[in-house]
This record gives sequence, C-alpha cells and structure tokens, in this order.
Amino acid sequence: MEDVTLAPTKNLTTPDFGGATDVTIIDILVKPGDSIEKDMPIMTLESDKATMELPASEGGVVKELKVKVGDKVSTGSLLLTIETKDDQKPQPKSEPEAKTETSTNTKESVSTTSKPVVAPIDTKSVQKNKSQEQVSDQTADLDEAQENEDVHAGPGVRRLAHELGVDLNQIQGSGPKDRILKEDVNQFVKSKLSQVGTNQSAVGFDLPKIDFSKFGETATEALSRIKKLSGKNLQRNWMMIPHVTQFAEADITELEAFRAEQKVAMEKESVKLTPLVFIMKAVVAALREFPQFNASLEANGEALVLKKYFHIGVAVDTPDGLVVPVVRDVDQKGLVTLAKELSQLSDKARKKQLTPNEMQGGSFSISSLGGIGGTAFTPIINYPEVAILGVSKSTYRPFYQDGQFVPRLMLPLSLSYDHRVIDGAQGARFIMYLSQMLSDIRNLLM
Ligand code: CAO
Repeated sequence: MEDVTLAPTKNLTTPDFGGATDVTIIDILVKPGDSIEKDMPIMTLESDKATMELPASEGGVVKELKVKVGDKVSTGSLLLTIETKDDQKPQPKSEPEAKTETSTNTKESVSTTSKPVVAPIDTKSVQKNKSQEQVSDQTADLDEAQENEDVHAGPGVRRLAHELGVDLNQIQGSGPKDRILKEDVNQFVKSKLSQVGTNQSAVGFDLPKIDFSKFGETATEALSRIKKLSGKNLQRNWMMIPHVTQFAEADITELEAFRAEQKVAMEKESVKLTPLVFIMKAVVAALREFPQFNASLEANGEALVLKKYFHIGVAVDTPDGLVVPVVRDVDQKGLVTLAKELSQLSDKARKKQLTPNEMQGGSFSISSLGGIGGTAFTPIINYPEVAILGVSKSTYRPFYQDGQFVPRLMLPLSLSYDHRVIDGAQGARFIMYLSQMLSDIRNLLM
C-alpha cells in the first residue's frame, strides 16, 4: 500500500461580518483547479451597506465551489473547498469526498485563520450610492456581475466600469493573474476617447476621413468656442427629441401698418420696433392658451413641469455663432420695454458680454430669420423646452377676397415641437391661434 500523508480538504467559509446576514455573492473570482494564495480575493459580496472583496483565508488549489453568483450567505456559510499544497499528493480514490466537511454553518468549519480579513471596497461611496440608487441598479450590478463572470476584476473596478458603460470583457487586465485594475479601465476609456479625435467623427460614428485637397485647394478654419458648444447641444437636442415642425402663415398687414406708424416716433427715442416684439407678445398669448408648450418634460419622461412664468429665449446671430439670451417675464412688459431689452441683449450677445444668468431659464424660444430672408425652416428645440418658433421674412402676396385679389403681408411661421409632449393636433391649434393673434393687432394691444 502506498504511503501517503492525507491532510483533509479544507473548507473556506464566510467570515464574521459583524452580524450581517443574507449577504449576496455578486462575483466569484476563482474556479475549480485555480491555485490561490492566502489573502487573494476569491469572491465579491454585497450587503445593503457595502460591497467587499473576500480574501482567501488560506492558500491551495480550489477543489469545488459550493456557492454561485446570486446566492446569499451569512457568517460561516461554506463557500468552497480547497486542497492545501500538502493535500495535492496522490490520494486514494475512495477517500476525498469523505474527507470533505459538508457543514455550511458551523464555526468549526471556518478555516485555520482565526480572524479572516474582509476588505470593504470604497464602502463610503458605495453607501452613498446605495442611498441614491434604486433597487434596479442593484439588480443591474448583479446582472452585470453574472454577465462578466469570467472577468477577473474586483467590485470597485466593476462599479467603475458600470458607471462608465465599459464592457470589462474588452479589457486586458494588468494585475496579478490578468486581474483588471482601475488603471486598466481608465486607460481603456482614455484610448477610446482619443480615438474620437482621430479616426472617429465628433458625432461618435465612424466616418471616413477624406483628404479634400485631392479635389482642389482647401483651408482649415477652427470652429469658435460658441460654435463647438452650441453644436454639441444642437446635436443632442436634434437626436434626443422627436421633432415635428408645423408651418403656417400669419396675415400681419394691419400689424405692419401699426408698426410703421409707431416706428418713426420710437426711433427718436432710439428704440427699434421690429415685428419680433409683437411676435413675442403673441407667443405669450398662445402659451397661456396652450400651457403644455410652456413646459419641460421631467427627466424620467413621466410628467410635465408646467411653467407659470413666460421667459422667452431669442436666438441671436453673432460673428462667433448662435447664442440665446432670455427675455424675462414677457407677459408683464409692454412693446417698448421689450424692444429696448431685446436690443440691449442682442447687443451684449454680439459683444460677448452676456452673463450665464441672461442665457438661463427660458421657457420657450423664438428664432427669427425674418431680417434675412427665406420662406420656412425647421428650428431645433432648445432643451429642456418643448417647442420653438421659427420666423421667416414676411412678403406681400395676392389673396382672393370678395371677388378680387388683394395684397396681404404674410409672415411665415415654423413651429417645432417635441412630439412626446405635444400631439400634431395641438401643434396645429397652437400655430393657428398664434397666427390669429398676430393677424388682429387688437389682440396684442389689449
Ligand atoms: N419679416 C420681414 N422683415 C423683418 C422680419 C420679418 N419676419 N423680422 C425683422 N424684419 C426686419 C426688421 O423690421 C428690420 O427692418 P427695419 O429696420 O426696416 O424695421 C430688419 O428686418 C432687421 O431686423 P433685425 O434682425 O435687426 O431685428 P429683429 O428684431 O427682427 O431680430 C435678432 C433681432 C437679434 C433676433 C436678429 O438680429 C438675429 O440675430 N436674428 C438671427 C437669429 C438666428 O440666427 N436664428 C437662427 C438660429 S438657428 O435655429
């Protein structure tokens, strides 16, 4: 008979967490056959207070896992069995199972280290996050842990990857046994970001890099800071908000006659009375009638925040790009005050003197290209608002009235709205109401 020294297979159990029970296993970092050393992390556990890595209380070769991801354990639960280095000598076939202790809850089964060390990982931030996050996030973490079961990474790294939306499977770990470290995740994100600047476009899609000089002479002009900033917002708004644009015209023949009368007198006071201030007043009247246009969609998409104030953003064209100062409380101001404010704000905008406060808090925006020309356009909604009015140049057109053609000054209106919030019928009603307000000057003067 062969002379072998048989040491019993050892159980590794859950250490004392200070009375915590039903702690969830969110990751298992080892598998049967793996050689582990004392203090090497073997599992990741998550209680309602913290996520922690559980180090091996003893080294050896993992023989059998007694738990799986998602199981709940308490102090003394059997996690896995190991063969210590001495145990790895040949053993009689009938013996090993008999040598394995099967008790899952006895203190005696705790391995030889008297006080196993549990290393809480970033407990403070995990606690903070837990109070802020929903239960669904915990489920998401668990799902992610199950998806990445083969990935060798600790909970802090997994959380970081989860927050950054990084797939750990794509990362080569630089730690012991290819363990993925936080630095690896950061490096991965850095390299992805740098790719955006090289072979990816600013919009995040892979676009071919074209050498236009092959076709003729070119020059490169850097975008202004304002253009880069507003470009990002425009892109986000265009892509995130389902836009519909409704077109209509307003007959502003009478309004224009009134404006022409007032204009001369106002010019003496250095006030420039353009159609825009009338449009602002008409918009407020329409917003009062259709409050869902003077609103924002809550971030969870489940409710509308209706605003009782009427702060109107006005797009201003500047040499450096588009800015949108906000004229506050338009409902409480007369045409002359509005004209003065508009002129001051657009002047400040062009001199780059607007304060952040002067560009915040708008509840609806107007983009007027009426001073330039064009018949219609599709303005992009200025998030978090839900609608924007585009105004084009008014022109005289013949209208058939009482058996003859008469010239009427028609103002083209383009209303873009967020279709999640506003139905097509509401969009049409709003623009027709607005048109009516502008067509009868008495509506605005009352
Ligand atoms: N139809 C016909 N004429 C119009 C008009 C319209 N809809 N709107 C303005 N005008 C006239 C004005 O009456 C003025 O002529 P008079 O001096 O003879 O009265 C002339 O056009 C120039 O007006 P303005 O542009 O200086 O003044 P405004 O109040 O109409 O607009 C402002 C102010 C700041 C909005 C404008 O200067 C501007 O920057 N517009 C561009 C906005 C923009 O770029 N929008 C696109 C954003 S992308 O969605």
